[in-house]
Amino acid sequence: MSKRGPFIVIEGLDRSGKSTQTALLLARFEASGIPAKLLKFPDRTTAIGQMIDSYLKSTSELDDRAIHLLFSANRWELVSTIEQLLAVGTAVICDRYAFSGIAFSASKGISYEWCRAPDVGLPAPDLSLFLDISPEAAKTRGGYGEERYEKEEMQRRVGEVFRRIGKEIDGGGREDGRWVNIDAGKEKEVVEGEVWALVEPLARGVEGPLRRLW
Ligand code: T5A
Ligand code: NA
Repeated sequence: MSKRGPFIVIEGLDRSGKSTQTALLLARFEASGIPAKLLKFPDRTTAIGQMIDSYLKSTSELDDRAIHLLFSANRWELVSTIEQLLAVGTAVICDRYAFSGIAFSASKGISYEWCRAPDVGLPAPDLSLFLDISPEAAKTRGGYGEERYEKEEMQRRVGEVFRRIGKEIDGGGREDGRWVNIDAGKEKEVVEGEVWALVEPLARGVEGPLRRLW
């Protein structure tokens, strides 16, 4: 049986370097001659994505649960695309995924279980890499502080929820992929090397069916 493409998610705090690292990872795949596609959540190009974009830029207000469901719906509208790509052997790299959804909404005081529910059944990543950086270090990087959630106290709470998710994924002994923390305070090239070392074993495809969250 031929292998399917690997499903790789890069998560992290704001300004931890997710977009930088997902772009570098895509370039690695291309240089290795392996088909790969980069997706980003929120995908601000869809109708739902445009509502999310205006919320994040604070040009519109929405109930905390309503925006949470829109972020989830924005993932569900891409599920068939993800499944089709993986089925033909293309690697899918995601810049944020369901874990961001839980981390940000739970940080506003909504229960963890409620936050997780709408994402149940989404494709589960084969590997999730969490770019960890202190809010202090993130603050020194370009563009920080322009959007709604980019405040130090919020980022600290978000980090705590991400660590809880990581422990559940790694500690549960379940088959829902691997979660690895990476120190994203290091230089870009160093982080890139660590990311590739973890991704390379899966890069040319994985055996077995795509798993589901959670
Ligand atoms: N959200 C998201 C939810 O609430 N629910 C959800 O379900 C989802 C999916 C938007 C917001 O939406 C929330 C979370 C967010 O608050 P976004 O569009 O991903 O999410 O946010 P962005 O603003 O695009 O991305 P970030 O701010 O998180 O930045 P990145 O992608 O982590 O960082 P990046 O690569 O753009 O780098 C930032 C700066 O740092 C430099 C870069 O050159 C750049 O200037 N840099 C480094 N500098 C030094 N050393 C390094 N190693 C560096 N790496 C990058
Ligand atoms: Na980004």
